[in-house]
Amino acid sequence: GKDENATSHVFVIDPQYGWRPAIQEGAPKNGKALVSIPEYKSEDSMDCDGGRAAKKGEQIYISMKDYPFGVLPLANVDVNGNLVEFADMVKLPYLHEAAILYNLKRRHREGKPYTRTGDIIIAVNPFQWLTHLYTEKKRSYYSNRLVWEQTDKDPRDGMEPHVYEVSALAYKGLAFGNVDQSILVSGESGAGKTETVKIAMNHMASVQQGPKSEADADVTQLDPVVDRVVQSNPLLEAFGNAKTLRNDNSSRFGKYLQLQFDNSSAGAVPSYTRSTCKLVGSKCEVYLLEKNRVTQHTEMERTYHVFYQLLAAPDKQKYWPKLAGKRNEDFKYVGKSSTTKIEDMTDEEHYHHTVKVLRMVGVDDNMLKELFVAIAIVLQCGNLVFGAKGGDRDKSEVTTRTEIKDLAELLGVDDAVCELAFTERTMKTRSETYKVPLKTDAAKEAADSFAKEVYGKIFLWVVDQVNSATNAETNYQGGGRDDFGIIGLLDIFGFESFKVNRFEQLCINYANEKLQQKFTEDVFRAVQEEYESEGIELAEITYDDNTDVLDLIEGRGGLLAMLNEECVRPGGNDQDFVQKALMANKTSPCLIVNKTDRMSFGVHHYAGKVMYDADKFVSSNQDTLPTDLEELGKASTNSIVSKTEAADTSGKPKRQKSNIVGQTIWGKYKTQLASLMTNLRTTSSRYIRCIKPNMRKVPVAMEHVPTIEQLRCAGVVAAVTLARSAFPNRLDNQAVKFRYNSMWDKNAYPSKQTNSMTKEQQAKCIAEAILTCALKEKETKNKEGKIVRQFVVGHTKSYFRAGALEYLESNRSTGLDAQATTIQKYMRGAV
Ligand code: AOV
Ligand code: MG
Repeated sequence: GKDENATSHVFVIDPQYGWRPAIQEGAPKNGKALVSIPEYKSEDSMDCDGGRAAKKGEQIYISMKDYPFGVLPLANVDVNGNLVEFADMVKLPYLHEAAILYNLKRRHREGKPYTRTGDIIIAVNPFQWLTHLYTEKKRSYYSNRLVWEQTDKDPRDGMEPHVYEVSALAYKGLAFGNVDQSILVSGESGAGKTETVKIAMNHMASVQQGPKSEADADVTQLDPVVDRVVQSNPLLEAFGNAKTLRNDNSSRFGKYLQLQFDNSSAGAVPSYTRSTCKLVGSKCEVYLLEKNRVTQHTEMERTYHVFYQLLAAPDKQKYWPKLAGKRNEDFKYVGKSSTTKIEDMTDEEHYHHTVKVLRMVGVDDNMLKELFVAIAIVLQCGNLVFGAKGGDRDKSEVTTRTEIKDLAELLGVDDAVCELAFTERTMKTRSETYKVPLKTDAAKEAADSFAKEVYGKIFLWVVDQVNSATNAETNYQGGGRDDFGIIGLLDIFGFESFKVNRFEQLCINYANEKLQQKFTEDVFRAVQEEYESEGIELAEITYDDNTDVLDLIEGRGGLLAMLNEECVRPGGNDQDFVQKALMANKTSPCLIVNKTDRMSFGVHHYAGKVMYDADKFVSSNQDTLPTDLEELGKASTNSIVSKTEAADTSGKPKRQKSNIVGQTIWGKYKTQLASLMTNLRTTSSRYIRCIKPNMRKVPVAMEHVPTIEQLRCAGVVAAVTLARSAFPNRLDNQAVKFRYNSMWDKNAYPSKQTNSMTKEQQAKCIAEAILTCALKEKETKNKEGKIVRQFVVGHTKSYFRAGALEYLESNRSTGLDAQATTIQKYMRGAV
């Protein structure tokens, strides 16, 4: 029977803290539960700390209707009421958002940034270097245990989760399974994606050297290729990263780095004593560099690191004598920078490092000069000031004469030619070609677009240099083969939702939708495998995918198609785009109409609703430079600036000029993403979800609300729930018997067990009978009037629908202590 006095540790919804711990006093009555809410000084101290011994706060009645399934989520606590922590969240007996949050919080506070949920690693940014986690000893520990030791059971049992576990398993999958691998790292800005990728890469460089003894664990000798591969990351950061409000070293581009392994002896007897699978090179593909940052950034932010590095260089005048004595504030695109150090190094130190790595990837003195001159050209474009020409407002000229002369000198063109390229536009009709003068604003815009274009070329040029120095397809002679085993590392911008969201956010969120789709597929596949091994029918599992959103974005007549149409239509504009897109997609469940603003529309993304401001969508999507500026670039004596076809890092055939839609930014991006996805689908993927625990970038602290938000966006909650799809909670069949025996009416629901059965089979029968009895009242009917079972019993475990286990809990005879006892036994793997 029910015990009116049973108490349980639970979580309650709190507007400020998302979830807070509380103690439920007795079973709920009339949809209300009596709960006492302990007092806490701060969010940091908010934890389950000693249960009933903790200072009791006020007792209030809580309406259960705010809670999914009409029950309060139970906390995973021990007999003392302390939160129990799980390195693998799949093992959490009570699984829900609050349990995930508090589990991560507790581990984060204890200096354990990594938590596993099945095969996914959640990495909470520690914002302090926990150096003991990243030693060569640690690296070989993970490689020895996970790669080189032979074992039948899951070798991760009893191991602390780590990025190294992901890299080791990926390496093993390639070396011994001969299947290409990928590691997909995601998370919001500043969550730690780029650092995580570097950590994983350093590990790959180490694991490929083969098993190591304790004694030589601290000796690492990287061969030159591996060194180049490892160093290529910081080099790309100099050109593609910048200080933002969220992250001092924010990547402003997406990156897919493919590590190439010579795996030619795979298929031969796998050798656990030596490494046959060697890292021999890498190939990097980049996505959507944020070019706007070249010409403008907010006061608290910076433009790309390399500009500051050049200006801090003691020998900068060797690239261009006029750079001598020039400071940041002498260039408008750079301006004042209050930052003296990025990642603990001054701009000057970074400069030396950048140059060192540039040389390492084969850039000689001559090309180094070309590169820095190209950068100076970009800087110089920002210093051009335009004024009305001879008082005529329809025409413009450069009023800063020395600046245009300097720019012309750097470009190696005549200064009159240079000026005309910015102040006039050549128009072509079928029969004639003529020039129209530009007003000052348009001329300024032309100078900015030129600068952005040049910087885009610089960036791709650097990527090309890195690729040609590291790509094994061209550099590697060994092994006698030209295709390599691949481990791909994806470091891509996380989901973004700002106050004002623009074209760039839609592109970024689109990429995240694509990745989410794959993530869901993969997680679902894993669930499928688990249920199959438990002998459970799959028919009952359904999950929400994001096909609807993807249809809205990339489908026929979707947002992308409408925007591309508007971009090729003469007179195409942002407002018409919005109106046409709304019309064409009015049946989409994911489109949000903004009745008060014709320039705005919204999308229901998997991670939440985002409103977009269509201002500049059409122009942002266009990728064609006016011919005058294209010609100016071509005329330059600087070989990086004069490159006509933007360096193609994908190695695919050059785009066709006739296909205008294929030439829009988004059109190209879609193609790039599609090829990335195709590529990823041939690999076995592993996921690392990075979480930024607080916005202050400080150690230890975890702010609940933003963390919960990220867990939702990263699909962590969904994934864990999906991982336990339909049946999020689980208990060993033995535990079911132990715990709910008292709710079992043996006469009405006899068990079908027989003596000839194994213990396991008997437990299964008993669990089946108990649960059928105990959950009888909880049964619901679906739309078709069919009874929805609240549980299924597998070979070893029982699986419960959300709410069912909580229902059992609040209706069984004993309270808190039994809750804790079960968990304790659960932890010991006993029961
Ligand atoms: P991001 O790549 O996810 O942001 P980063 O990898 O650049 O984020 O990490 C941001 C900062 O967090 C780093 O500069 C470090 O100071 C710190 N950090 C990250 N990971 C660790 C770690 N494992 N240990 C210690 N500190 C860490 V962006 O590129 O902005 O989306 O566009
Ligand atoms: Mg980054």
